[in-house]
Amino acid sequence: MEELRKVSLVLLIREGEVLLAMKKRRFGAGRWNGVGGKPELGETVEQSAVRESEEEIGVKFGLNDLEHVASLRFYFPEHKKDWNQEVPVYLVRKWEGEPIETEEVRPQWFKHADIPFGEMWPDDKYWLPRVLAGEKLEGEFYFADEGDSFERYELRKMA
Ligand code: 6U4
Repeated sequence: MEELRKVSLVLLIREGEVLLAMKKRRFGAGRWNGVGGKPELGETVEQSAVRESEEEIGVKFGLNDLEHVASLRFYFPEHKKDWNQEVPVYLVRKWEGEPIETEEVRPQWFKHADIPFGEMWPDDKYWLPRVLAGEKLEGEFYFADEGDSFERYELRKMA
């Protein structure tokens, strides 16, 4: 299978809650999601997780604070295949600074029972509760269109 570009996804967590951010523009706009994004030239995906978290919500932490809990591969139909990506998901339990709103996102804490799955990527309800419950997962989601639904998915424990 072809190499996919890696794009980081970071979820800050605290007792019984997860920090989601409403994406205000570009890819995924209008959806609640973690923070993160594409590595810049010469950067690892872990470094992108740290940098994007500071740029998007103003919090600082180190590479050692990233807990790799999932590797998800997202595939789109042929005409959107430049959206194909591999997303390593990281939990972060310790950081400096209070999450702030920026031009890109508006962050908000959600209790696990109140996570707004209807306003998130459709794959999230399959893997996010399991990751928050302590599982480590990997899998693939095959989207039917521009990401509003998917045709099939596979999810398994991380090797
Ligand atoms: P920049 O870097 O700002 O130019 P932008 O298009 O804003 O790019 P990008 O691609 O950097 O966004 O980040 C996309 C974010 O969405 C990453 O954190 C990964 C995450 N993501 C992508 N597909 C997802 C999906 N199906 N489910 C999910 N997160 C996804 O929960």
